[in-house]
Amino acid sequence: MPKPIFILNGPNLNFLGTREPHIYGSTKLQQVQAMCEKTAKELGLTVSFRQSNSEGQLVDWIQEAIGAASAIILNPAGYTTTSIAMLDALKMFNGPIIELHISNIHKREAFRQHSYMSLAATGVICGLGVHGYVLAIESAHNMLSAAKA
Ligand code: CA2
Repeated sequence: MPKPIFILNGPNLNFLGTREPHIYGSTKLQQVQAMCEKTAKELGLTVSFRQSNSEGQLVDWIQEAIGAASAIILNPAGYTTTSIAMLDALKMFNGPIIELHISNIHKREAFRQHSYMSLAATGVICGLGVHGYVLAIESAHNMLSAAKA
C-alpha cells in the first residue's frame, strides 16, 4: 500500500468558506477535503487531510510524515511568516513538499509575502483558490511517479 500524501492546514482554515469569501472563496474546508480525496482516488493515491490551529500539532504531524507520508502539501496559513519550528521539521522530510496558499500572498500586505516554509518547499502554489489543492496533488503525483521511474 503506497504511503498517503499528508495535506496539512494551519490556523483559522477551519473557517474557510464562511468568512472573507472575496479573498478565500466560499468553499468550506470539508468540501476541499472531499475534492482532495476524489482527486487522489482518481490518481490511485490516498491523502490524510488535517487542520490545526496549533503550531506544535503541525510540527508533530510534519514529524509523523517522515516515514509515514509520500509527500506533504502544506497550507501553513498564519505560521507561514513565523514558524522556524515548522521549517526545521520540513527540512527533515525527504519527499516532495508543496507549499500552498489559496490567495496570492504576493498581491497582499507585505507581511504575508515572506515565507519560511519556502526555504524547504519543493514548489509553491498560490493565488489559484482552492483548486490549488487539486493542482498540488497532481504535482505530487507527477513527482512521485518520476521518482519511481
Ligand atoms: O491564502 C492562503 O491560503 C493563506 O495561507 C491563508 C492564511 C493567511 O494568513 C496567509 O497569508 C495566506 C489565513 C487563513 C485564515 O483562514 C481563513 C479562512 C477564511 C476566512 C477567514 C480566515
